[in-house]
Amino acid sequence: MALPLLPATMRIEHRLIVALDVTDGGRAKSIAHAVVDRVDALKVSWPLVLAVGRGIVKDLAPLAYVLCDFKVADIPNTSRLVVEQAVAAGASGVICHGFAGEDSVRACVEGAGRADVFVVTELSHPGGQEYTAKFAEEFARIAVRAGAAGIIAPATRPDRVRTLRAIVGTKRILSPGVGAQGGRAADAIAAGADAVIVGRSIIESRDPGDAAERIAGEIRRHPAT
Ligand code: O7M
Repeated sequence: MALPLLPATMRIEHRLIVALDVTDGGRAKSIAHAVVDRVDALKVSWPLVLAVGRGIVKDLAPLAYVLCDFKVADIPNTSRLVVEQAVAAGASGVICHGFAGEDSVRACVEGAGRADVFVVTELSHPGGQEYTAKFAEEFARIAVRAGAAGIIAPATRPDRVRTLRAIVGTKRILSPGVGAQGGRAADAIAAGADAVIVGRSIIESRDPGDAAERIAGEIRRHPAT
């Protein structure tokens, strides 16, 4: 069956991406419908895909830009194959790790074709400072050299977003770590993030649409400096 025409590049309007970290396909779809007018993308990751299958990507794709967070980090050939399959499933964007090296990131970009690739630099949790933080600037340079659409940088450490922005220029920066992990959306945006990625503060809310609107409202009230 032909796939719907997918958005080729992420359009940033709300500066908010929801992480659909649930394992029930019906719940994922109902949250997606509730938030779709307030977010720029739906992030889908392993818990959901392993629970319900890759068909969920195709189901969500007609609604919005689907960003497959598979954190690809393998040898180039395997990485390319994974990214190709994500795009074939309906992803408009795929996330890979920078630590696998420039050849692997390049293979992801090649495998993605017209879809976007985003490269993880420094992970947002405390353990992200043990290793990833030490090389985050290099991972950001790899993202630029490999022609990625952008990077992932921690909203829990806005100073790091600022540093990484200086490296990636006009590439996209998507920042997770808002709410449950302690970061603030407005701080990440002020530091240079294009959009924040939010999971639990939205998906565990009794009213995900309202929760997304509150975060989008916070971002609107504190425009980027
Ligand atoms: O808002 P949360 O903490 O419930 O969820 C955050 C989401 O962002 C969740 O899906 C994580 O897997 C993801 N994430 C991080 O939290 N930290 C990172 O450093 C990187 C990501 C991510 O999205 O990487 C692409």
